[in-house]
Amino acid sequence: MTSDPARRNDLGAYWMPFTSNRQFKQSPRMIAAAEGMYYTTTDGQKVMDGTAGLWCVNAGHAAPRITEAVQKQVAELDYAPAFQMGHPKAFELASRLAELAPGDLNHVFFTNSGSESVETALKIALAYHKAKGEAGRTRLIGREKGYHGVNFGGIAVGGIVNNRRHFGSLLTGVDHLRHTHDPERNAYSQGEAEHGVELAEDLVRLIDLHGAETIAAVIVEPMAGSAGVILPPKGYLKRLREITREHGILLIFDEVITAYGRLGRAFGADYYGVEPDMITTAKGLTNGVIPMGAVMISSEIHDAFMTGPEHMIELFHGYTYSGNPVACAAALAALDTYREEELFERAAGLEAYWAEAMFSLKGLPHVKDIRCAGLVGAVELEPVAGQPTKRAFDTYLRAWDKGAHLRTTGDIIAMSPPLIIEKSEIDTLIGILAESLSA
Ligand code: PXG
Repeated sequence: MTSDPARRNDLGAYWMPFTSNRQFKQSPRMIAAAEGMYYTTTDGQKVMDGTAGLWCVNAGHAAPRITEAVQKQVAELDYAPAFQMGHPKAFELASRLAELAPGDLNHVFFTNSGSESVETALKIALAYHKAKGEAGRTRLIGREKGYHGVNFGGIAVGGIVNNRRHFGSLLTGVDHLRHTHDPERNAYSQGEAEHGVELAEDLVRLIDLHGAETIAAVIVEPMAGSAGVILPPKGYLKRLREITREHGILLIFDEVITAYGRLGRAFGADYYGVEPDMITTAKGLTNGVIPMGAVMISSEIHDAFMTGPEHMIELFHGYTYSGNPVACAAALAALDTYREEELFERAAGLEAYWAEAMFSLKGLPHVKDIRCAGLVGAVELEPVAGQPTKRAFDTYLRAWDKGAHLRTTGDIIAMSPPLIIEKSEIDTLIGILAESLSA
């Protein structure tokens, strides 16, 4: 029997997620190990991780504190029931997250993924209004091009057509704000885009159309990651906050990508200076090591549930693995690592260097826009006529062969390196991308 898993295994058995399965299996890219900024493939190649896995390995791979904490925890308390039962690390983690979260987001609900964090926040929004005597507020507002995971609530409020079109009628009572992607006016922007604050007034249009008293919540990514790094226009998030507050509508920031230092601050809410009523997170919470998500919830929302007889369950929602002890240990160690290695500050310190490196790609063949925020960057390419996505995917494959892992979405190349990246590694990564674009 060969020791090469690519040969030993029947590749057909595994139906891979969000993957062109047949193409992949003809020429698999298999990872055997990872440390710091690098993967090692099954054939021994070193590949730089330009995307922190799927935007989650913020402290780099195999961060020693996290590895140790997981090993220790699994031997000590592997599992504890999550309903009507607790263990100290779940309470400790919730307190730490409440401290980290902006404003009065003082309560935390644990999930196992970003998709589950989104479902949790949407359900809490509906149940909150009901608890407050406004049961008519059932409508949920998302945004075109939004990505909120793959469960039914998330794809209903989400705005990426391929994630919606195959799955029936989704949730009813959902509407969408217009997206803010405007490369004509906003090309080569950093942090926020210059034009488009008026798009926040689209919420006023939906309020006029449906009636504020029917709307429970608005959910947006402060910076839309999956759709290809779409930056909020200057003043846009602040205006959404004003309108939602004025009309008693909850504002949810989906920070599955932007939380835990990706933008050089703990949360995108801090980076953009706008406080929502709930924040959904996952990914960087455990550095990607153990699946876990967390929803940060305001005291106002939480306290509305804490009425009625004390023996009653206040929220009929939760998961077998909510606050799993091994996940909590990984998350606590990830938060320790972020703090002790000052990784959020590190990301903030690298933001200008990163943007300069990204903008050096301006003028290369087919590049039509470059966008950056924190340690996120995207290059938007002119599609090959009649073959959308091909140009970006071919560029990705060339970069992989040269030793860098990137992400593509449509004809956009996205990068989000671990926050431990060195300046010299930024040069290498951007150099590989430049060669791959020029080829
Ligand atoms: N919300 C947002 C904003 C996300 O970015 C999810 C929810 C769902 O998280 P889970 O853990 O259920 O996958 C996400 C996930 C990419 C990419 O390269 C982005 C995500 C996942 C995988 C790939 O664009 N975002």
